[in-house]
Amino acid sequence: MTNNNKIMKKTLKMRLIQLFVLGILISLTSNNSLVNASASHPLLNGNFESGVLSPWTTNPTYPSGVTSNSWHVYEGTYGLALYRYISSTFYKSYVEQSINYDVDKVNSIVFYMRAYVDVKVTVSYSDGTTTPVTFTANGAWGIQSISQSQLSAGKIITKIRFETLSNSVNGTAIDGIAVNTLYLKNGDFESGVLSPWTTNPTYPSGVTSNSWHVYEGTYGLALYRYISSTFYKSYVEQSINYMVDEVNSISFYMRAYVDVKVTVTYSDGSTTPITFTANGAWGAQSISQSQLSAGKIITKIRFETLSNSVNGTAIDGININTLFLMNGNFELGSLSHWNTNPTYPSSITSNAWHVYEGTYGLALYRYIGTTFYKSYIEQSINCDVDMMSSIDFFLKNYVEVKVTITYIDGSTTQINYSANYGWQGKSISSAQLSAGNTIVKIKFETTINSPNGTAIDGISIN
Ligand SMILES: [Ca+2]
Ligand SMILES: [Ca+2]
Ligand SMILES: [Ca+2]
Repeated sequence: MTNNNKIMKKTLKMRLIQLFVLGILISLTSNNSLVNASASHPLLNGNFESGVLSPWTTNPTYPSGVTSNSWHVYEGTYGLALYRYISSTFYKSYVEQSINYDVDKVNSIVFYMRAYVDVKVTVSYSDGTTTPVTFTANGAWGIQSISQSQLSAGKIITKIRFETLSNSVNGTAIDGIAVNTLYLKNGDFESGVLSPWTTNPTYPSGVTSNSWHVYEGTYGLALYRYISSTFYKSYVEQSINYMVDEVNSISFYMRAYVDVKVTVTYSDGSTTPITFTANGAWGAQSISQSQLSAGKIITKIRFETLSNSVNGTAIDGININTLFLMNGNFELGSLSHWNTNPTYPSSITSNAWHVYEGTYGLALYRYIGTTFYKSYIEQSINCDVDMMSSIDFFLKNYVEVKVTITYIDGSTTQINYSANYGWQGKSISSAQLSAGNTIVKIKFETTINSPNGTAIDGISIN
């Protein structure tokens, strides 16, 4: 083992220990404060488009309300009335929600406000401390923002609260609350829009369902702008935040008629540019950790076509594969960190049949017509068998499910779970795994098509 490898292993072990401790802190906080135990999730219903307040909670005496009254709506159909109106008085009120974000991964908290009294936003952390920020009454819609630098570095956000600070003679409305994180988002383009990627304003790239551009799912990226017979070169880029030491690889699918440059930018301003040669047909591409700058922090990733051309270039399925299990409870609300079958992709859903804990679960199939097609999800990790005790998950399967654990030496352990018709907790103990080996990938798959679904939730390595 080289010195670098030893350092990396040591860093990983420390990181895993940190994550373990964070997990304990989060669970202790949840128990001690008697909040809903399932409330460790990303911000939900921040745009109020569900038409109801849940999962926000409010002042029981003077409850805030969700309304379609247009005075309160900045975007969409619904907005928040952050007051309770009773006989000519707009009584002060609040809404709050339990969430779970690592401050180091939060870029900003943004929202729209139309306020006739000052509004206080309070961000609470897992150690019980808070960051209160007061926004002055503005009387008209405006975007408001709390940046990462205003928050407490290294802490975990567990709650966010909005409140009007006094009674008044006019209303206060809030809409479009969002926590912008620095994990790679929309790398599969399945949102159907480009955001949060930004692009060349003159020759913008576009997200399209035109199948020439789609490798997996419904949408792919056209990394060019077509204007009267020319495919103009273009780019997309996104701000992210990953330690190189936690990244296993950056992978994507490419169908390119011109060379594509991927540029990884670090927090010190330095970059790693890598050019992928035009291939003319879909192929998997990858940047490994060893090609990146050890010890640095990645702050941006950019994809660009290097010249104009007479044919298109498509990109799909961009993923940053990390070295420990991420999004095992699917509460990011997307398949982020997991890869799936491009032809029959699994999906994340809030449909309750698929959810064992929290708000989201995994549909381990693709439903087309009346068939539940077999599918899989997999994630690259880096975990010493000697450092763990078990892999745990919840399973509700109408067909056999196969779990495949792949080790660094290429060997595998396979475990099959025969069909069962309700949620069951499953556990793979380290004794069932290859002692002394290192796990590099974990895969869950349904083995046959079927007339009913299969759901997984709460995957964790303990
Ligand atoms: Ca809205
Ligand atoms: Ca896609
Ligand atoms: Ca879940």
